[in-house]
Amino acid sequence: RPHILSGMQPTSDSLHLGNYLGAQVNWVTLQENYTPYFCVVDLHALTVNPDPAQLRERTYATAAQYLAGGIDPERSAVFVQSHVREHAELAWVLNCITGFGEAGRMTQFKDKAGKRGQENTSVGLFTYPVLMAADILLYDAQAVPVGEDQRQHLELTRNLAQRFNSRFGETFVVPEPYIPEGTAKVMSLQDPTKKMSKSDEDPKASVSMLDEPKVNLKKIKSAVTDLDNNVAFDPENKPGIANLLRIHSALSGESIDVLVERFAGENKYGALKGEVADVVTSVQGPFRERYLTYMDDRAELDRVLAQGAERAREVASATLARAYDAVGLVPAA
Ligand code: AQP
Repeated sequence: RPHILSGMQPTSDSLHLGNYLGAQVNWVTLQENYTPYFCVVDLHALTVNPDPAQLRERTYATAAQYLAGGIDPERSAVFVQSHVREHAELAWVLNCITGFGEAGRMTQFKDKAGKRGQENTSVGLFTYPVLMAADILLYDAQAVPVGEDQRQHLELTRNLAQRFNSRFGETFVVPEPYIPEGTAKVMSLQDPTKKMSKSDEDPKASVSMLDEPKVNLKKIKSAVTDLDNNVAFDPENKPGIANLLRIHSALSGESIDVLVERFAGENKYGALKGEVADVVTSVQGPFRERYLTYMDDRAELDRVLAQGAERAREVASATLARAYDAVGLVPAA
């Protein structure tokens, strides 16, 4: 079975709908035919200087939400990135074949560094995509299920793998992105030209998977749309409505055409929003319950993570040994 790898940062208490639809739903489907490695990328989260106690708690919370969303720890290795040391070690080797300019061209880095200013931007943030390349290459992953926002990082991973292979001999599998149509980019409710993101400071911009029904309804009702008040699927001119239609369709399974027909006519924005809120709530309810069950049994969560890390290490240590050998590092006697 081919391998896949993906991960999310423990940078908030709850995953948002973009994480769920852009990535997690595909993870669950891919479990059927692939050998999956799903990690909570805590080392990546260090790039935003989190509070230590909060990072610890969010790492558990993120793992519990993987399981709540339908990841089966018997079929998938669910683990914490820092439990497998090979991630940081391979990242160093890859750092040494990454161009400074190449890393500087990453748009996510430019956006984040632009917002923070040079003084508050760490070298860790700069090399973040190289650590991500290490995450992927360690597992010989053929496919990487991510949202559209990760496409450029994945392209860097492919370039690094190809460069390494041609310089030092075949070592890494060159991975392909696996980016779903439709929900590859769930947009912010408050600015539908921007992606929904954990780091958004406006709490009304993101739908959290752990939101209570009342909060959820309020957020979706206040989603920014347009003045036209006719429901149509037009991402260019009506990005807010297009986002709501995509969310509804992805969760309910109804096609966008059917939805547009149902909400045809004047003044149906309120009705559409009400239905989107219902559909979202019906997914959040069972998700939250399963999440709470896992969070109440830390010993079980620790067991799952230990088992996942053990399975991950088996593949990761072999790949790292291959890479160390290829570049000429002498093995420890
Ligand atoms: N809006 C989105 N639509 C579709 N997929 C998305 N992903 C993230 N946002 C969307 C996918 O979720 C996975 C985990 O990504 P992450 O942990 O980096 O989450 P984030 O929300 O992007 O986190 P941040 O901290 O808020 O990051 P930035 O600074 O990028 O906004 C990935 O597969 C991602 O594609």
